[in-house]
Amino acid sequence: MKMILRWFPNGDDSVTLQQIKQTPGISGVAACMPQIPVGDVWKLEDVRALKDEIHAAGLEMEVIESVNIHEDIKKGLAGRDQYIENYIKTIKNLHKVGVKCICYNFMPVLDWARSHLAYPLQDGSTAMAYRHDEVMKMNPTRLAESMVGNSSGYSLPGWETERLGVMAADIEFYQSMSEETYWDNMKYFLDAIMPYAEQYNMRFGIHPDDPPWPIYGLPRVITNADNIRKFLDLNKSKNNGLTLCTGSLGANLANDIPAIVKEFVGMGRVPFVHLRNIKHLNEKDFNESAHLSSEGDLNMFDVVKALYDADFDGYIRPDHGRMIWGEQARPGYGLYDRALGANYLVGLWEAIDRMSK
Ligand code: DNO
Repeated sequence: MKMILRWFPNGDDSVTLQQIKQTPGISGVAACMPQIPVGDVWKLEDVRALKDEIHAAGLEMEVIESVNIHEDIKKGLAGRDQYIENYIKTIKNLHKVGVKCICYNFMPVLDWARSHLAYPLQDGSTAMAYRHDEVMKMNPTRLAESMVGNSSGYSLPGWETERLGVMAADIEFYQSMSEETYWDNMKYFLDAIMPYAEQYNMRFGIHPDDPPWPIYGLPRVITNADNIRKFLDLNKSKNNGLTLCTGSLGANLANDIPAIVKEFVGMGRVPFVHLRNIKHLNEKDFNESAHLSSEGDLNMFDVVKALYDADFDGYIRPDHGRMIWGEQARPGYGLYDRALGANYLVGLWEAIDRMSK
């Protein structure tokens, strides 16, 4: 198991590589290049420069989150073959600089969605929050404007500004697409990419839909164990895997996270895990909470124990944290609460490891 932290380059992060390096237990970062338009090739010189910067700080760059998928691929349009070709060139370049794992998502139009990016909690901290009725009352463009407008000037992962203009038309397109067609488009992508993932020894982990239920009538597919099974069966390559995000899947109270860990890590199909906790107010409303079991609805000990017992050998990152101690940072991605989370999780792992011997 390797513990890493997400980091955004080019001055688009309040957290520095040195601060990450100084956090005990962290071996590297999940890096990204959000300035490259979705669908373009990530050039070798650019990914090499990124790797050099990260290595110079004494950290590894074995994980990229995200190499986003062009909407033409998700829609199954004629342009998809060109974008798939570009994607293959990108993964080849990433392989050349030592990347071993790619996290991506196949959510139509919207990536993760929250009604609040800085919901005030009683102790004076803020957290990201989801209120289903409030999200559904907004139209998608307003939701996007509210998310991007409240992101304290930082880019929001998955909410590239160039996509916002075409959002309404995209949503209409998907609303008339059947879920089966959506699965077919996913399979087309996987079948084209997996031979290269195998050749370059690169493990792919799809991120679950967040939240894991339909919003605005868009297909949401990576939502529960049945659908994850169906996804992994679309292409049976070992390199076709899941980014097991406990906060996304755990938003649906019917999802048994330790059981999901046991099944899919046990199959060797989970290269990357996002660990975070959430506190439900009711079925479809929740606040993101500190990582500790006692702060949320997920029992982190059970989750980490299930990972350990299934011989998890991939990467873990503490996912979104709250904003505490007056920190100003990208929503969900401040240093303090994620560093606390990382050390709690590393501590759980150490304790479980010691007691298992
Ligand atoms: C949110 C993240 C997601 C995730 C992408 C992967 O903060 O968990 O944006 O990185 O869905 O493509």
